[in-house]
Amino acid sequence: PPLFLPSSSSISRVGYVWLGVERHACRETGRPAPKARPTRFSGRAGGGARTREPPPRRRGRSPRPLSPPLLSPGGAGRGRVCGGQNKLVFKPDLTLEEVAAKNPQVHRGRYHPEECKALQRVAILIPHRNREKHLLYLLEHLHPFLQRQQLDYGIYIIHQAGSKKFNRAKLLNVGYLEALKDENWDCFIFHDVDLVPENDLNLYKCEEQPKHLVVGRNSTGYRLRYSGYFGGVTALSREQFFKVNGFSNNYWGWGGEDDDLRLRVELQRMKIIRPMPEVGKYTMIFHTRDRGNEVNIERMKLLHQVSRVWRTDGLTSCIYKLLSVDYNPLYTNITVDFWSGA
Ligand SMILES: [Mn+2]
Repeated sequence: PPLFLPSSSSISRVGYVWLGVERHACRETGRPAPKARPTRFSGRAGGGARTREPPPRRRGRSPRPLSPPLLSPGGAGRGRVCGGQNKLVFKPDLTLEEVAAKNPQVHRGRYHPEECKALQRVAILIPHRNREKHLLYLLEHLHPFLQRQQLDYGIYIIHQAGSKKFNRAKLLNVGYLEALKDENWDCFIFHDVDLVPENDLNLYKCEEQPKHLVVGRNSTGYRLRYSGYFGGVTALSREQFFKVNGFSNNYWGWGGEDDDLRLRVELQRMKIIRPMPEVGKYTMIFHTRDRGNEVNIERMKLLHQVSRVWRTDGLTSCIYKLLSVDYNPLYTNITVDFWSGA
């Protein structure tokens, strides 16, 4: 069972670990802390030392006041202050143009904060096929969410051409390999198209261990599906993902590929960490099973082979034909074909 560490983000050696709430969600300024001047004595014998710190210098635009009302009821999600829980609204007649107009600072799916330097460059990878409406809602919510977290980020949609069986994991491998041609991203968020984060404190950045961000979703009463669940939305650093040789390329159809990745992570003796339950909340946009994404009945067999095959099945064996890379205002679209050979 997961270990509950309410106020610590340190990583335990045992089992799954919950991250504490990081209270400086919006303060990742990356600015050097003001240098403390050498200690001066006040002159009084035995009076002890007094440290005088220079007033913080303000250069350019000053950062937002650093005590945002964290977890304030109903206050989050509005404006640019990073808050807590958001109330999500899905407008039926929303258009991509509207979303683009609301995000004038996003170009080619990329954004970086002006007021500070982010600590990591984060690529969001979203496998996609025939889910235009889900994608629209996700983009609508994700862009402002990531900007409130003051992240330097880029969104990539990886689209599988054709109508043969869907391969989420292989699409994510492609996303990793192709995104690295653009930029040496530090961190990758592997993101389902139909999951929308509800809480601003669920930070889309990487930690010292692989992170699973979906503790609960509305459709499961916000409970973890099972203790080893590692699907939906995960965050692995460039090195962590490289170390496990990425995902397996052999999961066609629905299911199993996320458990496979968990096994790879565990084989490398890494520990999966999660945000606290009230932070790791998602709304799943309802859908029925897609055609071309039928349940993969091979998945149990594949899962038994992970320790034998992970070295030869993964990033090192990911063969695909790149059909196009399109730069849209809100995302980069990568279309790949898995069937016509590379
Ligand atoms: Mn789904």
